[in-house]
Amino acid sequence: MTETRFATCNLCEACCGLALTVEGGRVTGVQGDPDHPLSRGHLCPKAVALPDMHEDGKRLRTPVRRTADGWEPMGWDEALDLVATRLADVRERHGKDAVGVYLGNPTVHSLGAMTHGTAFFGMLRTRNRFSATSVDQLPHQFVAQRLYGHQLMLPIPDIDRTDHFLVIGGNPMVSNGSLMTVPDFARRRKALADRGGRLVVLDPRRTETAKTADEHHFIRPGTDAALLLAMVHLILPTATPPPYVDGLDELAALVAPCTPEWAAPITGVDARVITRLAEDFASAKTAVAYGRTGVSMQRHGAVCQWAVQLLNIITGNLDRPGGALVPRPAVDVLKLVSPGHFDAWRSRVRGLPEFAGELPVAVLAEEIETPGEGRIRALVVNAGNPVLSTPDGRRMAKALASLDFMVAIDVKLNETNEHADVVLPPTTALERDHYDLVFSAFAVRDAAWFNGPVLPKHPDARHDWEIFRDLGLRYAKRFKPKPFTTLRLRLNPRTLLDVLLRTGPHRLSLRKLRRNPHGIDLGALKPSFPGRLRTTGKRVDLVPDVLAAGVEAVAAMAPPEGLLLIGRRHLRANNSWMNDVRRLTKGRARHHLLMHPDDLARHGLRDGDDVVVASAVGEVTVPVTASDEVMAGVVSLPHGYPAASANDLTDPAVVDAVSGNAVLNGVPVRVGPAPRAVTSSG
Ligand SMILES: Nc1nc2c(c(=O)[nH]1)N[C@H]1C(S)=C(S)[C@@H](COP(=O)(O)OP(=O)(O)OC[C@H]3O[C@@H](n4cnc5c(=O)[nH]c(N)nc54)[C@H](O)[C@@H]3O)O[C@H]1N2
Ligand SMILES: Nc1nc2c(c(=O)[nH]1)N[C@H]1C(S)=C(S)[C@@H](COP(=O)(O)OP(=O)(O)OC[C@H]3O[C@@H](n4cnc5c(=O)[nH]c(N)nc54)[C@H](O)[C@@H]3O)O[C@H]1N2
Ligand code: SF4
Ligand SMILES: [Mo]
Repeated sequence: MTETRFATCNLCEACCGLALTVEGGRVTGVQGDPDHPLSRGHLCPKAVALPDMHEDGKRLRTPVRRTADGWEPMGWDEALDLVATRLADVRERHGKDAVGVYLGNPTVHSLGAMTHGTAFFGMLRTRNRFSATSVDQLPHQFVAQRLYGHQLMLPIPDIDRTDHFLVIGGNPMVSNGSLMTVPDFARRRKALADRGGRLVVLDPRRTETAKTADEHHFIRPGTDAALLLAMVHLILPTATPPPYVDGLDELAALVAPCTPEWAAPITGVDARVITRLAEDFASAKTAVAYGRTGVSMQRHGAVCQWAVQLLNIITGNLDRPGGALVPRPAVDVLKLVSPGHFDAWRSRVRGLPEFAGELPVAVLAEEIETPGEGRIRALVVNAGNPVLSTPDGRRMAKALASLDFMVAIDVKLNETNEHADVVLPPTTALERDHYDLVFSAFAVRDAAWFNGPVLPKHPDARHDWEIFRDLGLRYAKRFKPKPFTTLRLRLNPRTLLDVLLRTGPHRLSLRKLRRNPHGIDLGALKPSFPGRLRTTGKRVDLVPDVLAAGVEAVAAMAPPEGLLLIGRRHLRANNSWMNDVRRLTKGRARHHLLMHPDDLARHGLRDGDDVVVASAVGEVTVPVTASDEVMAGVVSLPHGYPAASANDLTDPAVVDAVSGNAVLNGVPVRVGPAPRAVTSSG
């Protein structure tokens, strides 16, 4: 029997609606759902690989334990008992901070991890919490908390109505958007052109997005803060901010020295170009500035994200159609998540401040390595691969190997969890309920979608929420949790979701969503400020102290010298974990260094050579490709490839001084010829 089942792709933030053909218990066809309110039929090649991952022979089907002779399968009860006992033992002996937690990116893409993972991890009461946030979007959350009073109050570009879209350090043609759930960016980009709008891109690489832009300018990695502050400086005299903002004069004084003539030699962007960028942005009927990972994972990430907000605010584009607006999803996730706090405690070794209960992952390795009270001796990793995704991965691997105990919850073994003592495998996306608690709060339209499982789970498999429930209930016998925690653990995520939907701003219910398997459109984004601001007096202070201090560091910036490394994403790859899916990796290898032809010549290298890329912390060997897509002085290497991991080059000692986010772009490197391989036989 052939059936069509509707699902949501959970691989990236675009949340595409899928129509899956199911035959004899297998998914035999993957298509975009034309009736999905956001994706309208769009899908990318990665979705076609979802069933491959489901059927992947390397997928773990039972818990496994590492032994001297390799991995050994275990029963669930035995594995869960062992993990709960070991974690409780470490806490008993060394204190609660001795157990660390790292949450990887797919955590947020799983309903069960969001409802039950948060409950379980809360029970550990550790201050050593880490996640992919601090190798990604921490500056966005930091700035949102400072300006709008909540870490998730993120104004989202109203791409479907804007007249002018300024993209700085994002490549939505490939990434399909981030902190902007925007499936089918290409079609929306075309609609922008059709209504006479403009797309302007600032990026050290002429990216797939830049190639479709009306205007692209190369900018030296890590220097965007200078350009953005110069734009703020230029626009301020004619600013038209909303009435609920304070601090315009203070801001004007702060950015007075940030002239385009000052920014030009630092950024490599001509002063006249900067001036025109500002004029065009300010004079557009509506406009929206958007900065993504290129301007978050860098030295001045928080100042960049702040300046992006400032541009929208002072041109009157915050909270208005065609500008940037805060979505109103069916579940008000802002009510579920703490507004966030800053510097309530600091990391033990380096003294970096926490944000919203998390420490920057750049300190994780040193917190494991450095002896003394509060040292991390056990680690729980959910859906993550910090060995490939966080700075100085080699050092991270060594640190993990030295732990007393490590458990990973993951569908497969990876470069990180190969150091675990136990790996607990959850079901995959196709076997479980799906609701995007978080990404529906970042979408370019308000909408709600829910899907039940497409395939039945194996009787012996566990959903991640069941794993967290069973770990939590065991752990509760040793350490009494806060009231209601065990009750929460016992609830099915569906029950919880239903309550949240019913009490949410659109008064939906699970039943209603189930009756609408394509999802429900809740309309275009709507203005909601100052009413929804979470700040005191519902006012926005334009110049929070910590960011003013960040401007001083930007002011001290000198033009960068030497080669700077940036990353690169590919449509057929997803962070560190889909590089072994055959359907996606066929064809020419894409893991190579891009280098400008002039730089190649200057280094006496040729296209196709193997080169050694070296940084302050390590080196990798990769083939180099000549490309004038990257600006001179910049080299680009994608992350997530174990053979030559970009994060063997990134340096945990260097973080965004304001937010603590890792600096993964603009890393100083040297490039030279690789020693010729010695061949053993002719
Ligand atoms: N140099 C450099 N480094 C970067 C970046 C960069 O651009 N450049 N990007 C950064 C960014 S934006 C991010 S988000 C991070 C990502 O970094 P991480 O979150 O640390 O790692 P991922 O590569 O996403 O690995 C995800 C893991 O989750 C597993 N997994 C998949 N689905 C599930 C599931 O349903 N449940 C469970 N339990 N596990 C699952 C996969 O098998 C895989 O092992 O990397 C960051 N690192
Ligand atoms: N196909 C695919 N899609 C993905 C992912 C994936 O791995 N593959 N990962 C998902 C995840 S976890 C995330 S967070 C998002 C990320 O979404 P995006 O941020 O849109 O993704 P990137 O392609 O990394 O875009 C970053 C851009 O910044 C540029 N850049 C680097 N350094 C600088 C700089 O200093 N200044 C400026 N102005 N630009 C700079 C890079 O050249 C690159 O074009 O993508 C998501 N979608
Ligand atoms: S863009 Fe691709 S990977 Fe992202 S949700 Fe859509 S189909 Fe999945
Ligand atoms: Mo990310």
